[in-house]
Amino acid sequence: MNTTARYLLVILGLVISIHYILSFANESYGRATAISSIKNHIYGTPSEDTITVPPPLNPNTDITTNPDVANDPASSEHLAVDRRANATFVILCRNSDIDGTVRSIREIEDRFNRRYQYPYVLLNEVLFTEEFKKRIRVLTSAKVEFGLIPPDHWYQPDWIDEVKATEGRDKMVANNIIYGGSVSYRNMCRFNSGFFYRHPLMQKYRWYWRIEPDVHFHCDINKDPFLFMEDNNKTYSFTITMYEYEATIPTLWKTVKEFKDKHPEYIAQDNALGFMESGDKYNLCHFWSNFEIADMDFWRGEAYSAFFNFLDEKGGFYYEV
Ligand SMILES: Nc1nc2c(ncn2[C@@H]2O[C@H](COP(=O)(O)OP(=O)(O)OP(=O)(O)O)[C@@H](O)[C@H]2O)c(=O)[nH]1
Ligand SMILES: [Mg+2]
Repeated sequence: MNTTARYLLVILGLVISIHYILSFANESYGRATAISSIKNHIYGTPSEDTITVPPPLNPNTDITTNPDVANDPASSEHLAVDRRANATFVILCRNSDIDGTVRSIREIEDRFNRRYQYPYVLLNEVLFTEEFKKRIRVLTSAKVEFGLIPPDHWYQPDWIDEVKATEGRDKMVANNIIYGGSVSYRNMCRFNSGFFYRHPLMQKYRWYWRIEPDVHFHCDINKDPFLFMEDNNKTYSFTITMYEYEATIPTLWKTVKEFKDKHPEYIAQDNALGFMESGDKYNLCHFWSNFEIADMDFWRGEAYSAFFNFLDEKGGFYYEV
């Protein structure tokens, strides 16, 4: 090979490498240079009208694919698996979280869900914008539903003493406590503790896998964790536990103990109190719920419902963080 040909080969190699690096590193470049995008440029983009989207079932619901078909085992012939759990991903997010949500869904699709096609439920206390829904729908061929959270599942209840709540927040702000002044953070904590599994869109599912905007899945997941949990009689799974900031939950353990003493019938024989209690003091170990897979039958059951109602009635979701 002569020198010019060698230079040409090196330059070609460089151009291809830069193209691939940019495709992965820069979302808009990747989209703009995708073959399908170039094809659309030449032949024209299919208009919205050519995409069949069934009408929403009710104003709070917006489904991208036919739920009957998606849930029908006979329709799962195209799947790489022959068995799936009755499960969904759930993502609580704001319209402003769109970029991080896109990144999370793209990663979980690549690493796991392109083979399993588990559906997604996205929840928000305000309506998702059309732009948001459009950008999410193109990421997966699995069913995607967008739900509006009922106001009484989200906002601070009327019976909370606002003077006491404000005092608590102000004190936490003064002490530089994380999320100390945020009411929306408290709404989110209460919703994730006692309401997401009651949302109408979640009712048909038993298992969920919580995903947040901007989380990462670094490895391929070649086994179905939902089925693992179902087959091995597991209820809750997590990836990390951390020490809680004590200042954010000054009365939590006292309240937990009160519940425990009042309701021994709800305390399992082989319970995990030893994991959380040192003597009768809370050792501050807590699961990070940013990632969790769990059985909603447990949250919906009598014992947890009684526990959540007990915590809620004490008002700690608003008087603490
Ligand atoms: N719709 C909506 N979603 C929210 C709101 N606040 C938080 N979220 C979502 O709730 C989840 C948890 O919120 P984060 O801010 O990550 O709270 P966190 O996990 O305790 O905090 P980090 O440790 O900082 O991640 C994420 O999926 C957020 O997108 C809100 O006001 N509205
Ligand atoms: Mg988080």
